[in-house]
Amino acid sequence: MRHLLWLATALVSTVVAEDGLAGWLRYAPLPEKIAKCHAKSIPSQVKVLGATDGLPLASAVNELKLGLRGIMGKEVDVHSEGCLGDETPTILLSTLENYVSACGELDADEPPSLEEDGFYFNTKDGNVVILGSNERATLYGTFEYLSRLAQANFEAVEYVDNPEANIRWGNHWDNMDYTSSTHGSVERGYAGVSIFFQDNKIRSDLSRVAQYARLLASIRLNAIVINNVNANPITLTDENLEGVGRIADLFRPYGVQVALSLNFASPVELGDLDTFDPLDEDVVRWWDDMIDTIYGVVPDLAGFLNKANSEGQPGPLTYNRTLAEGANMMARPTARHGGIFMFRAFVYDHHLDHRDWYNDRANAAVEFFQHHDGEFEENVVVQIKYGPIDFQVREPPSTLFAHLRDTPMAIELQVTQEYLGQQNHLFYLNPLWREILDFDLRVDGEASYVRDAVSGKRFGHKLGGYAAVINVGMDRNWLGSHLAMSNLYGYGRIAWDSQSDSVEVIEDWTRLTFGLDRRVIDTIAEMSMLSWPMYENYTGNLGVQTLTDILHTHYGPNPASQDNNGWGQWTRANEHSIGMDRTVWNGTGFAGQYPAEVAEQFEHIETTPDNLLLWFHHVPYTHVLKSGNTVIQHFYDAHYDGAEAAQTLVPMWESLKGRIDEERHAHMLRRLVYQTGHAIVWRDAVNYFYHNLSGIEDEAGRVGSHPWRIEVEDMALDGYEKVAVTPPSTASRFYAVEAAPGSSEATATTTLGFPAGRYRLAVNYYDLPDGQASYEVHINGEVVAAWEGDYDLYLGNSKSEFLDGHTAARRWLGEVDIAEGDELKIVGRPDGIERAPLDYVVFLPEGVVD
Ligand code: GCV
Repeated sequence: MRHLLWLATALVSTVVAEDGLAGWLRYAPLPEKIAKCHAKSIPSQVKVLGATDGLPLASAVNELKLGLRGIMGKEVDVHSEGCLGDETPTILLSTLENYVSACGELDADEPPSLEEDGFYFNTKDGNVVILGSNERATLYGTFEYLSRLAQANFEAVEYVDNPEANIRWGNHWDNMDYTSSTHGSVERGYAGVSIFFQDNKIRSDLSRVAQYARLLASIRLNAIVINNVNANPITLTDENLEGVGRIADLFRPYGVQVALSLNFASPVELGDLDTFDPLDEDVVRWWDDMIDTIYGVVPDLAGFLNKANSEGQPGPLTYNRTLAEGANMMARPTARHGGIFMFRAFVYDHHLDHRDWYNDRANAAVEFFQHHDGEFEENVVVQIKYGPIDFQVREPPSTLFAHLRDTPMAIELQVTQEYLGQQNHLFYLNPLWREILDFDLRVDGEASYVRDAVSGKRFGHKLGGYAAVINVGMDRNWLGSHLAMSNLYGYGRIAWDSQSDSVEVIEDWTRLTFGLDRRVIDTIAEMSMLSWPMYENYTGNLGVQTLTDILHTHYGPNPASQDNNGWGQWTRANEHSIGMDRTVWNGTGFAGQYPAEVAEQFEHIETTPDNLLLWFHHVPYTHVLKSGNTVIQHFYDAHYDGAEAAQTLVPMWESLKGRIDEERHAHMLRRLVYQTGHAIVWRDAVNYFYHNLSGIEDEAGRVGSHPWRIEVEDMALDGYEKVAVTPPSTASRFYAVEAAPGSSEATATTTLGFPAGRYRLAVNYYDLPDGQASYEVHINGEVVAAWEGDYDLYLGNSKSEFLDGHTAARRWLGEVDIAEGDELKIVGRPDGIERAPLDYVVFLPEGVVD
C-alpha cells in the first residue's frame, strides 16, 4: 500500500526534451523521493562471472551501470569474480552454469529449471541474483531488473522466466538499392531510409545499429533478418558480406543474431550458372559454397529467410520442383552450421482470375504446403502470416496453422503498419495479435491455440515461434511516430509470453517511455486500446478487409481497388451484395480448410461472428446482422462512430501537455491532428462508395448530407479549375479544384449563408509530395487562417502524386466568428506539383463532426 502511495504522489517526472532515440531504454531518473526512499535496496557491488568483452555478459554490466546511474543516480563497483555470501549486498550476474561451477549449487527453494534464453531472478535477501541459461539470458534478466526499477517496482521477488518459443525474430524489409531517389529504402517503411544499407552497400556509419541492438535485446528478440524478403542477390557479394559481418559484430554483444533473406535465383543472378533448379548439382554446390562462405564471415548467423514463388520472386516451382525440395536444398548446408531456415508460406498467384467464383487467394497457403508436411529438413521452419491474406485489420487465423503437424511453424506479425495507417494513424497491435494467438483451431477436436501451434507445444516441436516485420528507419524515433514504438516493445513481450496482457504491456511501455505520471499512463493506455476498434470502424468492417488502396500504397481508402484484379483481396461487392463466399457448400471452400468444429462454425452465417461475416459469406447489403443492424447500416454507423472516436485522440493527448516533454508531445500531436482529419476522409470515402453502389440511404441521413460544408468547386473560381478525383469517393461530392497549370495564384470565393456565430473552421485539400502550396482563408477581406501543404514533410506514409485517398487531408484552422452574408475567399498558391488543390471548406458548430 505504501508503495502505491508513493507512486500516486510521484506524479510528474522530470520533463526534459527528448527525441525518442532512447525508446523505452531512457533510464530516466526516478522522482527524487522514490529514488531516495529505495536507494538502500540497491546493492553497490556487482559481481559478474565470466564476462568477455563484446559478449552479452559484458553488455549486461554496461547496461546495469548505465541504468543504475540514470534511474537511481547510483554508481556501482564491479568485480569480475566472487560469489554471494559476504556481508555486502551484491548484484550477481552470471550464467547458471558459470555460477554453479564457481560457487556451487544455488541456495534456492528449488533449483531453477531454465530453458534456452530463460533466466532466474531473485531480489529477495538483499542481493540481486540474475542467472541466465546463457549469456544473453543474463542480459535479458538485467534488462528486466532495470525495467522494474525504472517503473519504481522495488518488490522483492524470486522467479524463473522462460520464453514460450525459441524463435523470436525481427524481419527487416530493407533494400539494398540505389536509384536517384532511393538510397537504402525500406519496403513498407515509414520512418526514413535503412539503418543498414545505402547505395547498394552496407553503410559505413552503423552507429544506429548498435543502438538498435540494445532495444532488441531488451525485448528479448534473438535474431534479426536485415534485408528484404524480396532479396537483392548482391547482398551476397564479398564486399557486402564483409559489411554483414560488421553488422553482426554490432548485434553480437547484445545476443541478437543476424540472419539474411536469400534470393532463390542467386546462382544465376550473382553466380555464373544458367539455372537455379534446386536439384541441379551445380546449383546445390553453389549454395553449399555460398552458405559456407557466409558462415565463414558470420559464424553465429541465425540462419536464412526465403520468399519463394511469390509476387514475382523466383523459387523451385519455376523448375517444377516442390517447395520442400527448394527449401531443403538451402536448409541442408545451413543445418551444418547450426542455422535455421525460415521458409515463408506466403506463396500465392497474384494473377488469379477474379471472374471465377471459386478462386480464392486465402486457400493458397494450405494448397501449396499441406502435401509437403513432414518433407522438410529438421531446421526448416515455415513462417506463416497471421491471416490468410495480408496483414488486414481483421482476418481469421491462417488455416495452415492447423495443417502442419510435422513441420515447425512461426507466425509472421507486423510491427510496421502496412494497411493499418502506416504509423500516421495510431494503431496499438497487441490486442489484434492476442486475438489471433488465442484462437482455438480445435485440431482433432482438442484445444489447439494458434499460440501453441507456433511455439511447437501443440504438435511437439522444439523449434517454433515468432517473426515480425519491423520497419525502423533512420528517423531519430525509429518508427516515425513515438506511440508506434509500443508495437515494437509489445511484439517482444508477446513473442516471449503470448498471453501477456495488452493493457499491462502498454502501461509498462508508457512508464518506461514517458514516466510514472498516472494520468499519462491511463491516457495512453486508453488511446491505444481504442485504436484498433476505432481504425476498424472507419476503414473496413465485418471482415471485408481494410479497404486501403491495394494497387498502390496500401494507405488511403479505395474500396473499389480490392476487386476485379488478380491480387485476390476481393470483396465481391456489387449493387446488391458483398462478401467472399468461402463456404464449402457454395463458395471457395476456404472455411473447410479449418478443422471440423471451426469449419462448421464458419460455414454458416448464423454461427459466424458479425466481425468476420463478409470474410466468409456473400450477403445482400440488407442482410440483418446479429446486432440487429443491416450490413449497409452497420457500415454507415461504424464509419461515423470510428471517425468520431478518432476526434477524441487529440483532446486526450492535449490533456498531457506539460506532463510529457514538449518535443515528443508536439511531434505526436501533429500526427494525431492529421489522423482526426484523415479518419473523416476514410469515413466519407467508404460510405460514399457503398452508398453509391447500393443506392441504399443511411437511416440517419448523414451520408451525402453535409449542411456545414461548402464544396470549393461550387464557389466562384478564378484561376482554379474543377477536377475529377480518382477514386471519386475520396472527394466530397466527387470533385475538387486545382489551380490551372503554370498559374501562381488562384482564388475561390463565395458568400456565407450560415447563421451568425462561432464555428470551427477546417479545409479539406490534397497534400502532395514535392511541393508546399500555400493557402490563405479570407473572411470579408481579412486573413483568418493560413497553412502550407506540408504534411508530406513530416508524415511517413508512402507518397502519392495524385488527388486520392492518400493525399486527401484536412487542416483544422481554429475558430472563427462569421455572420450570414460574409464573404469567404480562399487563396491558393501552387508550388511544385502541388497546384493548391482544394476539396471543401467546413464551418462546424460546436459538437458537430463533419
Ligand atoms: C515484401 C505484401 C506487401 C509487400 C511484401 C509482401 C510480402 O504484398 O505489400 O510489400 O513484400 O507482402 O510479405 O512478401
